[in-house]
Amino acid sequence: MADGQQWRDCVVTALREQEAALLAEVRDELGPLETAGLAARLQLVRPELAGALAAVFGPQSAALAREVLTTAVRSGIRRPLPLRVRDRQRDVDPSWALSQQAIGYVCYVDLYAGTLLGLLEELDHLQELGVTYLHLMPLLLPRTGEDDGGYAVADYERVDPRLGTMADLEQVADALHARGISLCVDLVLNHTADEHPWARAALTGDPAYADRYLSYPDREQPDAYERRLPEVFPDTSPGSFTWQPEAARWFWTTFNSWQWDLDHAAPSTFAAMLEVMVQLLDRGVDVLRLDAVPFTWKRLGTDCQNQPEAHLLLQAFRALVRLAAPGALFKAEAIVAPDHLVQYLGAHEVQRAECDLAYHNQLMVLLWSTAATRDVGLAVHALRRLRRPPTGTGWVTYLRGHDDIGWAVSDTDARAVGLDPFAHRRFLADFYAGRHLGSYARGADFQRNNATGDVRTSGTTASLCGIEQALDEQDPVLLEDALRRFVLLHAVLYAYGGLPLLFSGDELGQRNDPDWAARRKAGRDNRWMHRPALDRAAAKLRHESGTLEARVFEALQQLGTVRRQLTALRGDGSVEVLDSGDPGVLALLRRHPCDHPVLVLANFSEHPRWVATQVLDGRTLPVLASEPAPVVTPDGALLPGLGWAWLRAEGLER
Ligand code: OTU
Repeated sequence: MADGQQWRDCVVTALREQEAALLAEVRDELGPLETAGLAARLQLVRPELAGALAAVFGPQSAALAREVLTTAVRSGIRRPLPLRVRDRQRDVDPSWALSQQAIGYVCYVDLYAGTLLGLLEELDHLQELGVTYLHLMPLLLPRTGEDDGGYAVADYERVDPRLGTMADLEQVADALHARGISLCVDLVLNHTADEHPWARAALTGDPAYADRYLSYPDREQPDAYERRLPEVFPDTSPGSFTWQPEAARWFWTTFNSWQWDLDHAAPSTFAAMLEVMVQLLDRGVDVLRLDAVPFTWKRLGTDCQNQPEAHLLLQAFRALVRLAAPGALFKAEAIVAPDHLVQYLGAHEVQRAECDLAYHNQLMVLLWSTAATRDVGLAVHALRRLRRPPTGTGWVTYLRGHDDIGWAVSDTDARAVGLDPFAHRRFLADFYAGRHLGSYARGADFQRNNATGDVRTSGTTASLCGIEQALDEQDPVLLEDALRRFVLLHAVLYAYGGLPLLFSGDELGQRNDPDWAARRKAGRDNRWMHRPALDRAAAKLRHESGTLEARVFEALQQLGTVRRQLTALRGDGSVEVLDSGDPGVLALLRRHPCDHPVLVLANFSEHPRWVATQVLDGRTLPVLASEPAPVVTPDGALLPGLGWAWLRAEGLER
């Protein structure tokens, strides 16, 4: 990495000068109170901004610092008043997303409600679930044809006209805010669509845009990079470079051939991306989900993921967004190995403000692994080894999202518990594709990589849990197990620590969409099987007791209701993975200084299991929530098959 030290002082000087000029410019408009606040913020972010920009942009950093500081400060004072009021509220409670009251929901606008304005009519459903955080999947104008579910953006300033307009998005944000729901949208910053005007301009050799993308005249550099680059979509989009005859150059395309990686070493890319962020935040977006952040920086001889500069870029954006939209949060989408994960929350050798939230893909993978093996050993080992998020940051926890499940079990963790890493990952893919004898799952392989043997998995929560199989076979015993497993997984999800995200359709136990291949622009991408349109008929059944939909929906409502009352379950409390004494039972102790601890027990086996008295401190701990109810005595607790319980562990000493 470039040692920015020699540039850092120049950047600090440039920032100080620019700050003084900007403060003088805005003082009258802002008044003394707001000016003092801004001055304090400027001082607070200056060291990190200077350090990050200097290290990434070296000799170009001082000029860039002046430019982006100006953008951020001027946007900050132009920010709509209601959003500035919101910023103030967030100042009072900056960790709102980690509250035990926070529950998230993720959906595609069209699949959930048709359009943005249609969404306004469907908010009661979310409120019944206790949702306080809504992630709307990509909604900006995508390229024509296949668009990777909107992750190929052709215009950051326009909403996909099929969904509505920017004005509609603002209206949705207002309506959500009025109901106490925050809005999260995607910011795809690693790449644009080939149809984006920047890409078009770069193709024609426009010097103002030529440096925004990474392109090469021949195969020399691409070949050199590809020696270490893993393929993200080996099946449908092999290789990481695409020949563009118009420019007679190879363009860097990590994902699909029509998603062109931006060159984040170019100051103009950074400045342009900051503008994009601020514009979205000024529409009323509260959280930006930063897509594919591990990929933004390339370094020859590496896998071009998780590079130090990728983190520094996030830190610089963070500092600037603190000025432009102080209440906004960053959520990192970094689906990486456990050793790389917590760095996206700013946990480096020294702590840095980076992202506020990050996907806990380890927990997700480990829960599915445990559900398949009925043995908590791997999860216990891997979760204990994971570093805790820095103060003020936390996880988003989830079982399923719109993507496949990549079986990110680290070699070290697998070996530590006596598993062969490759064989275990292969087992999981086989199990969840329903190939394994005795498997209850109905998933499918995603992007089998014949070179590495790597296989990922598609499928909805209900289908992976066994609900689909049990319904097909009309087997009430299997169905009961599948439903218990479904609720058990959510009981851990809601209690583990973090903001739990429900993926649309899961609240009704929706199975894989058998007609996914016929869906608009799905191509061969079978991730569409687990992105079903919300089944409105099923949604009606959620109020008819005795139906599967009601069982699932009520269980999630109940989990939310109890969770909201337990400060110990806050996302910024601690989680300790205990030894339950039984290989089938996961035991977690959740603590927060403002509440009594909560003990979480989850029996992943289909058979009753006994949790010995030591775990319960030799006492009859009160049950806060459970399904089915355990028998708790001073000698221990008997958990039914696939049963779970949250217990109040007042005074539990460990
Ligand atoms: C993300 O996923 C999105 O979630 C996907 O839906 C997109 O296709 C993709 O980016 C491109 O925009 O590799 O298999 O570590 O795992 O960014 C999905 C992060 C992906 C990557 C993740 C990526």
